[in-house]
Amino acid sequence: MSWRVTAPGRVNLIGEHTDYNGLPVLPIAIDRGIRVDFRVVDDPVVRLDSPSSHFAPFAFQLKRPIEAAARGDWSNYVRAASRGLLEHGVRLERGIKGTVTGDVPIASGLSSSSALVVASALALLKANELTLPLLRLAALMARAERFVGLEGGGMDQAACLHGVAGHALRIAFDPLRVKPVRVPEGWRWVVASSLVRAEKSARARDAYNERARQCREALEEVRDAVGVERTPYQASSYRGLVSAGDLDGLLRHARRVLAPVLFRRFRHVVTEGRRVALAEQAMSDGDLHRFGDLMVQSHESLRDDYEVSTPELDELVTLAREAGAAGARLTGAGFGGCAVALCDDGTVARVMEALAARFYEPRLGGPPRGDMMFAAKPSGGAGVQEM
Ligand code: NG1
Repeated sequence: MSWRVTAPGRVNLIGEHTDYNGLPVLPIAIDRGIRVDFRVVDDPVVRLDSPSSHFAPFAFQLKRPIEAAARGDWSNYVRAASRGLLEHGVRLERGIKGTVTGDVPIASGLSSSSALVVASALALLKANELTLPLLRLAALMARAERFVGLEGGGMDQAACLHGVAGHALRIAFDPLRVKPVRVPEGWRWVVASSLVRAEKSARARDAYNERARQCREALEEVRDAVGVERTPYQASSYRGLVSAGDLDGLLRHARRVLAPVLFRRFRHVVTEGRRVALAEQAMSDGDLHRFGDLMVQSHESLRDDYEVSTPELDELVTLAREAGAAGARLTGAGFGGCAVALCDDGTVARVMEALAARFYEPRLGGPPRGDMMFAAKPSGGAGVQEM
């Protein structure tokens, strides 16, 4: 018997670099992703290949300890999923043999890596006739993916597993919760690659982890300086700080105690947390322009305070807005990857034409490939079907 797992990528609409700080995010699962076609084998072995020459075939035993392959090796995502299941006490007595394909661009901030992690876990569970509750699996795979070296939050694995057609997902953490939020009729999401890979196994990984560390340091310093009990804020977590409401007062306070770079990281995180709440409301109200404005503010904060944008991402955002998008921002971790622009039925073609003519044509000497620029549909989550 053969099986097919499909696991979608995701586009984060707003709430960037907030997940690992315990603040909500608002992504969509998209109609592109990773597919693993496999059959079950009686030995506890994983054997996968890919039609792409960039991804060499590999095999490993489903026995602890599962060692990492070289940095950047794609098998590490499958190893991460296997290791996460085994460490959770899941008995994997049978293995899989199969082929991985995908139509989500890799290293683009669209979460191809988590789609592969989730797809691998679902294949291994199916092979062993096991299931886990979705939230538990999402949390487990978020932890598991850290094996690859990124101190990531849990957005991507949760979005991949919980996607709902026509909906964005408000994902909150500690504990993980997912609430679908209906995307209003006629809102269209244009995804555009900056043509710069955001390779999380290389330099971007160190820059990402550095920011995670800076956020922890900033929170500790604010907490130490004010003393949790003497403040109007619940200073023990970013969530407590943001929910207290008085962001201006908090930022004045933080500016006094933090070094400039830590203050900028801190300001991004708390203002982005606030923007996610406002954006969810704007989406529920069907207010395209308010949502778009929040995306622009998010981008400016990621560019100036969090320092994860690039000239190419800034240019995509500017061009999309000039062509009539309600808002645009980088999506995912940044350092390259993609931008997402919010359009409506009346502007989507114009925005795509403008990006093709003004961004891609000069760089590629022709139109972008279909995986470089596309309109992404909010789609359903990962699943396994018999073939
Ligand atoms: P991408 O851009 O897909 O690598 C990363 C993290 C997310 C989140 C975003 C920034 C992983 C697997 N992904 O996503 O958790 O922190 O950056 O918002 O760690």
